[in-house]
Amino acid sequence: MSVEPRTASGHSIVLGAEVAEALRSGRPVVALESTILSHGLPRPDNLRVGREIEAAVRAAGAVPATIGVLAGLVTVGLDGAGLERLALTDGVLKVSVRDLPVAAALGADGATTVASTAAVAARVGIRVFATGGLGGVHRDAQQTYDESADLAALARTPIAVICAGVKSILDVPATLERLETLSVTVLGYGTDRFPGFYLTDSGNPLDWRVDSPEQVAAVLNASRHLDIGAGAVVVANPLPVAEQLDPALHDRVLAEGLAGLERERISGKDVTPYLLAHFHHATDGQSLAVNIRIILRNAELAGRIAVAASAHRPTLAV
Ligand code: PSU
Ligand code: MN
Repeated sequence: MSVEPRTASGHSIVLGAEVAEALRSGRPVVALESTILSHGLPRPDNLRVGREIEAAVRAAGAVPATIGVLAGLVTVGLDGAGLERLALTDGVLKVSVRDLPVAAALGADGATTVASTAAVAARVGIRVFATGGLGGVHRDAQQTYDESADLAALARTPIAVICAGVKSILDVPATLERLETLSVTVLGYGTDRFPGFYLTDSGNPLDWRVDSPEQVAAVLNASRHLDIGAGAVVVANPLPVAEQLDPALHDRVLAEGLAGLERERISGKDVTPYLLAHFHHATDGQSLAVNIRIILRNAELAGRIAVAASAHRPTLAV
């Protein structure tokens, strides 16, 4: 691994001081994405939540590494000013893997998606990543081919991604089929049902269930030692039923949002931010509160998994 500060002639990944030290000494580190902050949550809650996510990782005993692009510098471990800039400034780009070289070359500010955050994190040796929900196959994908780059990125990136499944705005069964095709490992955390982001259960079964951070760490270590080019390990962590969004409200608001997409001719990378914002408005902030709970729970679990992974447990007893 060679990750140096950017020189006049080249572009490299920049590590924050605390993250650099943690990686050098083998301390647990959890990567965090910034698109959630810039494009997924409304201001000014987004900045407060960004700080709370980092605090949740720390409370579990790991070092948070929020990833983003500042004036073209791909940065792992944003400091307070960097976090604030991506959360509160207008014009921050939504940067997936294919956009990273452009943002870097042009010196732009960018927020990284699940795909680009995972890619950058794995590149610098981080093995655990927390987010809210993955991107996936959109409901009209048969016509539009709209499938998030998150899936293809996870297929080739060896990292654990702790999430509450994929956003319920997507075609969940189709996304699960694609994850199978792409050989992405999917584990239910304390469940054998795939979570539905705002909802505890998406209605889809899973093949594998784990019940502790040590079991997840054992899968990660096996994946690494087998060295068969496996991709990501998705750890699907459902909300408790008592904390989910009311399913009837969810279904009504989703139907309205999907109709709005068509009416306002929203497409491409604007689809996900549009639907998330619609949920936040149409549920009077209820979906926002649920979304924040999801992320904080995932950050905390990711911290515990990173701690377990840094302790090396060789076998999985399921
Ligand atoms: N999940 C959320 N909020 C978000 C996203 C996911 O709860 O804002 C973001 C993630 O960064 C994810 C991206 O990678 O949406 C997927 O966008 P698209 O469907 O355009 O690939
Ligand atoms: Mn898309």
